[in-house]
Amino acid sequence: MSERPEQPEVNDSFDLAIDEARPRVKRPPLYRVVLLNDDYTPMDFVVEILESIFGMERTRATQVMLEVHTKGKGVCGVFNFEIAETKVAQVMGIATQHQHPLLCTMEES
Ligand code: TYC
Repeated sequence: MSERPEQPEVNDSFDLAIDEARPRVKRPPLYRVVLLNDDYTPMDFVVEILESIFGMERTRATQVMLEVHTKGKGVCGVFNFEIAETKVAQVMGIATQHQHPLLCTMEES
């Protein structure tokens, strides 16, 4: 075969060979916001958190709360770092105000 290897682009005005850099872009990581079970936080309180902070309908919020209650943890949503961090802080803030031991964390997804 007589095919020539690809040549670098040539800038005519200055006779410079220019190797164009590959764009180095990565999607920003996403984070799961996770609710953990405990024996003391009232179920209604958890449902209200899921409605008010994660925008869930009552039926979905109840499903997620029961998943946390039976399996030990459950995902409230997936967000970029800043939003996940804000949601975790909001949940922990409201839980602390009400003196409930509810725990909320984030993990890279
Ligand atoms: N296990 C709690 C109870 O029986 C309810 C609960 C659900 C607590 C979810 C925390 O993230 C949680 N009252």
